[in-house]
Amino acid sequence: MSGYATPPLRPFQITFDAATAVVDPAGPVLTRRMADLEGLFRDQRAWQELRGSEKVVYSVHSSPVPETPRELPQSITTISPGELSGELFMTKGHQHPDPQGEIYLGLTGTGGLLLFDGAEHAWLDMSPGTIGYIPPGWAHRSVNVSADEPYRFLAVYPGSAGHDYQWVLDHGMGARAVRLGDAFELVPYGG
Ligand code: S6P
Ligand code: ZN
Repeated sequence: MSGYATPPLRPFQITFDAATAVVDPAGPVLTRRMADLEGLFRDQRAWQELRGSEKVVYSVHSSPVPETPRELPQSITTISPGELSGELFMTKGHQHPDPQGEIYLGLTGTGGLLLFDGAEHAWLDMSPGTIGYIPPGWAHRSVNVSADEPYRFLAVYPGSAGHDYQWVLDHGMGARAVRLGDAFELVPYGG
């Protein structure tokens, strides 16, 4: 299996390997490189220079549970360590057009969950065993805060939620995570 399964689904077991992000049975796999992250990094000139890079910024391995109403899809995201002009590697970030809650479970490495409701931002530190709760109406982006290790987490979300990426381009995420020595800091989105 390598796409979404067709409902009605029978009960089934899904295994995943936290060390490799391989999901079995496998659903769709997405790979995001610099070219897929247009308009998101603060330093657009540096982004232009690297937009042809083959380096994978993050990948998303989904199970075959489809993104349809009443189903509960899951996926494992792996963000490479890295930064662009100090801004840490991150996911695009999105808002769910049909606002519903979502949970993330940290699997390997260290990261953060940046949330923004259009007015206020919040940051949750994520590491193996941490559950990050995303309330309805909060846009969310994940960040790898480690300089040398991938950050990997499991996401579980309602199949009817949908994904709005334009919302982040229009509204931002309230803050950006940038390298500060061996650590990082959150700076204002436009700063
Ligand atoms: C889906 C969930 C995650 C993200 C994934 C990639 O609702 O939040 O599976 O899709 O982490 O992030 P993005 O912002 O590119 O979808
Ligand atoms: Zn989501």
